[in-house]
Amino acid sequence: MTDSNSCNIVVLISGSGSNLQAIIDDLAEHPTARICAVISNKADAYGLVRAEQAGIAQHVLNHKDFADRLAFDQALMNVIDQHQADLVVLAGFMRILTPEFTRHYAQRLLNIHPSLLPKHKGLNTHQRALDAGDQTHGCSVHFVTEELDGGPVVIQATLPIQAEDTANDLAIRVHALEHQIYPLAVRWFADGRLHLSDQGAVLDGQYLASSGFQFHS
Ligand code: NHR
Ligand code: GAR
Repeated sequence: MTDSNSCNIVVLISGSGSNLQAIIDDLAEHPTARICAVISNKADAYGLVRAEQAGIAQHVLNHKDFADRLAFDQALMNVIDQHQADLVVLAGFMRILTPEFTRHYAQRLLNIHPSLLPKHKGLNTHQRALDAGDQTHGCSVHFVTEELDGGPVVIQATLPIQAEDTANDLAIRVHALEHQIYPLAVRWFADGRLHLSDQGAVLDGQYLASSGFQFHS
C-alpha cells in the first residue's frame, strides 16, 4: 500500500465486467480501497459502461494498435502507473501478459480463472471440465506470475457438476461463485491481510495450501 491508508486498484477487463461490478459493489461499503481506473483492450466492453456509471476513469488500449505484445504491455504499464496502483486486478482480461509486465507488478497482480486450478489452465475451461468427466468444477483467484494461470492460488470455490450440465450452465453457476470470492480476495489484499511471499500466498500470517482458501457459501 502507499502511505495513504487506501489501496489504489486498477482493473483490467476485456468484456462484460460482471466481476468488476461485484468488486465495485463490495468496495462501496469499504473505504480502505478504491478503484481508480478501468482499462479495456476492447472498445466495446460493457465493463466500460459499468465503470462510467460508477464514476471511475476508463481507458481503452487496443492491443491491435501496437507492434507487439511488449509495446502493448508498456503502454498498459504507463497508464496503470499514472494511477499509482497498489493492486492490479485482471477481471476477464483476455491478453496474455509479458514477463516484463508480470515482473513489474509482482506481488500486486491478481486474476480470477474459471476452473479449479491447477486443472484446466487457459481457455474454454467449462467445456474442458465436462470433456474430462470431472465431478466438480469452480473458480480460483490467484496471484499472477510469468507462468500462465500458474501463480499461487489464494481462494477457490467448488460446485458439483450434474449429469445434464452444459458448458453454459457451468459458466452461469461459476460466475455466481466468482462474484463472491473475487471481492473477498481483493478486500483481504487491501486490508493488508493477504500477500505473496517467496514460499507462496499468505493470509493472516499463515501460508495458504496450494489450492488456496476453500470458500463455502
Ligand atoms: N498473463 C500471465 N503472464 N500470467 C497469467 O497467469 C495470466 C496472464 C494474462 C491473462 C488470465 C487468463 C485466464 O484466467 C490471464 C492470466 C487469456 C489467455 C489467452 O490465451 C489465456 C489465459 C488467460 C487470459 N489469450 C489469447 C492471447 O493470445 C487471446 C484470446 C482472446 O483474445 O480471446 O493473448 O484464463
Ligand atoms: C469470468 O468467468 C472469468 O473467470 C473469465 O472470463 C469471465 C469474465 O466475466 N476469465 C477468463 O476466461 C480469462 N481468460 P466478466 O467480464 O463478466 O467479469
